[in-house]
Amino acid sequence: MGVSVAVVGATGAVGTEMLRILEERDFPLRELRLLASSRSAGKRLKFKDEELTIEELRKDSFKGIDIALFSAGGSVSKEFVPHCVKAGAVAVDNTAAFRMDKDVPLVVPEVNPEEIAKHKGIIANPNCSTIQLVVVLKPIDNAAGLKRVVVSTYQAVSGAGWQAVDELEKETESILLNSGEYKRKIFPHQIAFNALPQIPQSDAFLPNGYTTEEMKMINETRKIMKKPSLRITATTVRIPVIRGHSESVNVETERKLTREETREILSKAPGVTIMDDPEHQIYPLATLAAGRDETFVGRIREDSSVENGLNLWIVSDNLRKGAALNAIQIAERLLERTKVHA
Ligand code: NAP
Ligand code: 3JN
Repeated sequence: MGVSVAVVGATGAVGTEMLRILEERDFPLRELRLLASSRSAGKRLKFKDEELTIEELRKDSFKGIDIALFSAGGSVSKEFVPHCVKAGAVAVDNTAAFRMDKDVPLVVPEVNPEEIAKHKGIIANPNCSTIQLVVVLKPIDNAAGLKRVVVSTYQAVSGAGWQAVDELEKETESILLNSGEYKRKIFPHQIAFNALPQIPQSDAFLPNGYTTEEMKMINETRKIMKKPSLRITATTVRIPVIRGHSESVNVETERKLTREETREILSKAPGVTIMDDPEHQIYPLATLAAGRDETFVGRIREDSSVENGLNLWIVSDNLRKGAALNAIQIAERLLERTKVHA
């Protein structure tokens, strides 16, 4: 009984969250195979009451696997996902490698679950900043028709992996103690006590002046929402928060939505929790969203500078709904469809 699952990148920030979520949700497992680089081969990780040994990722790692969850970077996915598919497993890929491929469904289960059925062996998991945006945009689009979206992100360092978290911690300590000991390795500028309008940390800028992260948000949102001409622009910013991405979002709709109507619509939206009581200083915070599964929305208000405008503040855990949880929700939907575990 159960399915055989491989986690590729099992030692990483996303991979370890995947293991935690598989355990929490009691995912029906027959076998769990942990794969990473040769650096980690032979190390052990705890899963439930067991100690599992990490194996080096190889072309033949997918024999007998039903579902492989990939989060070891785009180049690893490009090289190994084809071997996974050849071995008969479905790859749920957390990287940008296949997201914009027209034959690959790009899925957020609350938004476009119907796309899962169209897969040909690969299902892509969107970028974290896209996921938390579309779970809120979709119900607004259904109710009033989306016309234009302007989004600015405030992204946690864990989006850039364990080494980035380590850099924030060590740099902060070095500045506070005035030790000058820490030498930056990951971010192009000081991240402690700062805000960097550049994600990712290298190869970020395109000829149009946007970063790759900004163009991911734009293109992925259009694909998931099935609105290829949606007017949407993004500015993505890294801030010294460890976990939880925040977004300031301005939306224009075809039909006017009042603040009350918007609350009513979002209160029924799957995966969304409204946290919006400004009189009592209640609104979404990264510290509150960390470790939670929902996408939180608050500061809901009408934008009086345009005819049908809304402002929203959207926060979610980038490692959970933004990555590991969304991938596992896709895997759960695959199980429902195919009943491979029956
Ligand atoms: P991380 O903390 O740096 O972990 C990287 C993981 O990849 C580690 O398990 C590492 O294994 C493994 N790895 C690296 N090179 C490998 C290789 N050649 N073969 C096999 N495994 C290899 O990074 P992370 O934050 O978990 O992110 C990993 C990837 O997930 C990112 O590059 C990105 O593509 C994707 N991601 C997606 C989202 C999203 O928005 N949905 C968010 C964050 C990350 P070792 O420990 O052995 O080095
Ligand atoms: O920095 C963040 O907050 C999110 C980072 C995501 C990321 C990091 C490295 C490579 C991605 C991604 O998921 O788009 C990738 C990538 O796969 O290209």
